[in-house]
Amino acid sequence: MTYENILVEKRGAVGIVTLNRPQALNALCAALIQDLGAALDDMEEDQAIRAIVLTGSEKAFAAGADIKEMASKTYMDVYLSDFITKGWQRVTTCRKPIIAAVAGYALGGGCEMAMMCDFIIAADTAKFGQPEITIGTIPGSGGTQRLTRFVGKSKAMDMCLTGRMMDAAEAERAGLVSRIVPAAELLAEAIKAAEKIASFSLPAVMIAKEAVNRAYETSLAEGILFERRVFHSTFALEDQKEGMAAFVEKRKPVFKHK
Ligand code: CO8
Repeated sequence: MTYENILVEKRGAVGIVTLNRPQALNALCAALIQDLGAALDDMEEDQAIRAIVLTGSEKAFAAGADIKEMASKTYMDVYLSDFITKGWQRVTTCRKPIIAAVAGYALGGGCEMAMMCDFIIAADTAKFGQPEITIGTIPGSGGTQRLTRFVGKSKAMDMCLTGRMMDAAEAERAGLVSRIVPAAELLAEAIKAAEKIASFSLPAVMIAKEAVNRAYETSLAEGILFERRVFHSTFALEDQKEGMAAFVEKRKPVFKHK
């Protein structure tokens, strides 16, 4: 399949999606979101793909939703179309692991999209921000909610009310990103992490992802119960039998992803 606003590559078990609207710093226009959704649909269906990396350019992961596209929309336009929920949610409904590899600007919807991924690896050049307040609006795709869960109220308020940017070091200290790597190594490091994940049992990985995400949706007691139930369910996997047998037999496991 060919896409206008993204580049897609499959490297072994890793799918790589690169946001590619350099003329607009990867601003997330509707056509790009549609391309991204189609690429994720394809990767979810492709049995050979077991982890996904979502990245942008050296200068920008994405500088936000496309302001030029949004500027003239009316309340009825955005309300009746439920702007922009549908396409954007495709990232959060992806059941396979998805890593955001962020260099340069991740602003507004760009920061929100990175936060929709399972974790963020940042280049030392990364800059995160929710500058919507500077253009008379507020974050619309999780910036007031996910960011607050990541970094706490004080910093989330600071980001959303002043519109200032956080550099990679501050983002790591605050818990927004999992690790920082030199910009030149960003994609290689993200692919290495994805390959590591892809080497494990796919169903176990998917179950782990589901369980961690549950922590954001429920009480601790309910989350612990969910974890125990799905932990028990891993004992039905061929891969759990293989993984534990391999440990006991002091050899490397060969996962069948079943
Ligand atoms: N939308 C559309 N075009 C953009 C965007 C954007 N978000 N960001 C940059 N561009 C375009 C510029 O207009 C410019 O195009 P042109 O050459 O045709 O004028 C080109 O990209 C290069 O940008 P700059 O010349 O501005 O580059 P600089 O290096 O000088 O500045 C900045 C880089 C600081 C990143 C600057 O471009 C900027 O401030 N961008 C806007 C950042 C912003 O406000 N983002 C938030 C947007 S609102 C949002 O994301 C709401 C999210 C809601 C999500 C749910 C619904 C969508």
